Amino acid sequence: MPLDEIFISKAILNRYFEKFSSCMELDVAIVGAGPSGMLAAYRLAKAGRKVAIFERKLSIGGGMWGGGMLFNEIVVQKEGKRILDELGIRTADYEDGYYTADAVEAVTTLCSRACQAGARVFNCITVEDVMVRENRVCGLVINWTAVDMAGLHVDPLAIRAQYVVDATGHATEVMKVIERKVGANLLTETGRVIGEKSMWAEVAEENTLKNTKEAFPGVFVTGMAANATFGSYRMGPIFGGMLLSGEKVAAIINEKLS
Ligand code: 48H
Repeated sequence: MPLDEIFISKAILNRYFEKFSSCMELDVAIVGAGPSGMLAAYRLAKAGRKVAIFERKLSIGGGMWGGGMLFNEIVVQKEGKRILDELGIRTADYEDGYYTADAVEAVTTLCSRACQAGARVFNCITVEDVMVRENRVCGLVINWTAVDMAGLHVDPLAIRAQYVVDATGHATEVMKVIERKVGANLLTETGRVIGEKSMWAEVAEENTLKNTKEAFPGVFVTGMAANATFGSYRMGPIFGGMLLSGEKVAAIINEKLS
């Protein structure tokens, strides 16, 4: 059969809409395809949960591609290496319990594993709002990033989810929208997004795990968003805490869904 441009176009449209409409009701909706969000998606999909990630950018990977200051290597500790080993991401032993990995290999493999486990990734979609019923978040409000960038007045669509994960990194966008629009207290000491502190890797890595928890009924925070929400330090380009946080949030939500 000769190649037919319209046939190709219809194949894309039909397959995309099949995929998209199958994700209108999810067990878990994850906002942000950085390392913590992708690891959470991988674990939840492996556990058989219906999970999708909504990512604002065309590319997945968040802050992991760039390693530190664009030097595209990442550093993990022993616990982080366990996860990279499980995913098949090669690491090199540096010194004193530090390991390095190629940032591009890490991002691409992590995303590939998540997709192959059954997670859906929707790129170029920005989460601009949430749906709340009886003081609990029950879904996301989404729009094309291009609409947002162009400042067009186009109404969004909505996704229902049993749980939402804010994996938006430093920006903490889901929590900030809840703070701004819902008018209810968050589950933080101040009832607000406390905000990120400056760099202290050792404390930050530990706190990332402690802060990986529910921050508003129905919404969990992971990765840098966990530290920004609950007011802890940043850690610079060490990525073990991000992966462990994704692992923890997936385990908590999986347990709740059981
Ligand atoms: C859709 C959105 C929205 C939105 C943002 O920043 P990330 O890589 O997130 P983490 O927490 O998994 O990893 C953090 C890490 O990369 C990092 O920055 C570290 C360790 N910093 C330490 C330091 O000291 O600086 O990814 C978040 C993703 C990005 O891809 C955004 O585009 C996306 O979320 N995103 N997607 N709707 N409203 N907001």
